[in-house]
Amino acid sequence: MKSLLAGLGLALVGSQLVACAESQDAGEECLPGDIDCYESSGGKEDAFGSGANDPARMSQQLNYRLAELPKKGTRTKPAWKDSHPAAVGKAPVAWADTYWPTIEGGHNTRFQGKTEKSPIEKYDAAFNNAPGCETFPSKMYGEGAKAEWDTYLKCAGPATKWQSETFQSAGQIHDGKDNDNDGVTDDQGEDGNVDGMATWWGTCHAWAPASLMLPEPQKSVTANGVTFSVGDIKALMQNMFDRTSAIMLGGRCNAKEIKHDPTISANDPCSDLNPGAMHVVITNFLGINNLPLVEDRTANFEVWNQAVMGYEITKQATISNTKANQCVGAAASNKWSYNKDAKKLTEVRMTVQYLTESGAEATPVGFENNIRTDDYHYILELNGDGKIVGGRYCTDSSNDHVDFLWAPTGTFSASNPSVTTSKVKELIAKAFQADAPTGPEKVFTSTGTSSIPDNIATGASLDVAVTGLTGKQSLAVTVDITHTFVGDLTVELLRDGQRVKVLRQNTGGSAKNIAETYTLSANEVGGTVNGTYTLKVVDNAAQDVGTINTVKLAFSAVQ
Ligand SMILES: [Ca+2]
Ligand SMILES: [Ca+2]
Ligand SMILES: [Ca+2]
Ligand SMILES: [Ca+2]
Repeated sequence: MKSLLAGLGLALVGSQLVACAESQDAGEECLPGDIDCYESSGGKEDAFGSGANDPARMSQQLNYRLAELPKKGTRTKPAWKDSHPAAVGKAPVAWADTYWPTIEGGHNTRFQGKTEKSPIEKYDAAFNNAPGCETFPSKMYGEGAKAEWDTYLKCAGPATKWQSETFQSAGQIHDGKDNDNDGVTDDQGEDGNVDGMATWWGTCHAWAPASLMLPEPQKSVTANGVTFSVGDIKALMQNMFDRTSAIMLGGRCNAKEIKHDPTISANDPCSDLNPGAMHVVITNFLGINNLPLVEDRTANFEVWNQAVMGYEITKQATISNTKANQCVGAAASNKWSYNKDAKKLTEVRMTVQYLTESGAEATPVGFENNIRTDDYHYILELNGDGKIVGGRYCTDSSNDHVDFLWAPTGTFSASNPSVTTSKVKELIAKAFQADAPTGPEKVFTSTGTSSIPDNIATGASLDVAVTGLTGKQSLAVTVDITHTFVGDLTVELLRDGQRVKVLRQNTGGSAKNIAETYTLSANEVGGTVNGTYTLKVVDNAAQDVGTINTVKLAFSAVQ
């Protein structure tokens, strides 16, 4: 549904959405989502208006009819399925990662130990012909840091140098100057920042869209003699998403403390995202169209960009004007005085699932263990056609709600002048190439046969002992089964009694016999390769019977 995203309110996210992100530059041009750009309609307006809360900013093909909007939606189809077909079925729909805090080194963090190069150092070594430094400074700031960094920067490659010096002014924490004039040089001041740098600065504004728009690599890859772990590649994926083109909804709140006043507009940057606009966009993007969506989940000045993974509406019921006024904290009245177009009010409770950060990991992380939830409580305003025309948060959500929503359009680039997007894409492509065998196959074959009993869950088994293999192995399983109705059968491969993979599950209908080869990647085979493999065949329906004739296992060592 690419057309849904076309041509609406495009904005560069990188420098605007600072957040576990970037410092805020004064005097930048006015872009959507920026508080300074917001045009208030004044008064107690809570219709969308034509300002920052108009859902049409995100798409002009949205369904606004409440009765037709799904009550539940989950991100199940990867946004990258067409751009990375080789990853479909292998990579998860999104991935958790660290936001690579700049104060700890950002993408130039040796997260796999002091002697293993950082992601950006490896990039320099592989693609900029710059092998870089053997040793890494022992500290980021504080006494002695400047001298160590002066030495380091003489041998560092160009991408590493830029990332350590220029990105978010990272070099200021060890340059020997008191950059924020607070009397403390290259160390923590009273505000907890180091010469202006806060601990929450990093690249979550790049992680959130990258985790939705690109597949998480499932194995390490080698390019030009340099080995990149999964975590290295993910850091570089974030690096190339630093400048992300996006469409945005809602004004950005710059207040440290929100003092909610029910008499002001529900579209004030600290009172929005208008819940009516949120309801329309989340249900359309996740419930109907499976489009990528990112939220700033902190209503106040902090910006925490998180990928939205799903939602569920746990309450949706018509409410009287009197009770609605009570819910939003307005003066007692049986008149709803906020939006003259509202003909009917609905009370809603929505739970939003979002993706939270993980640590830096060399191996795949996925997303299942990093889902968190927020609950929102609000009144929706409906017009005479049952369409959502606005909304207002109830008091339990008025200071704690989504600040703004945005969606990446698919256009992105690295801010680092020595990082080329096509090189990072090469690493991702390599991570999903079929395993390249590095030696001859080692073949193990079954002896004897095993008859498949009719409609009995224990089924038939044929064992193959596998010994003497070392390292990662891909596997081709060739089976020969005689049977008079193969749709009755489930066929799976076990090792030492534990399932490795289901090869076939009641497919094939009335066809006779199975003579097939199934390939398993080294990841599917797993780390423990030796053991007793079992082909288990279960006949799940009455009448037809058969025999397992042979099982052949052909292992190939891979990189
Ligand atoms: Ca400094
Ligand atoms: Ca200072
Ligand atoms: Ca915020
Ligand atoms: Ca806002």
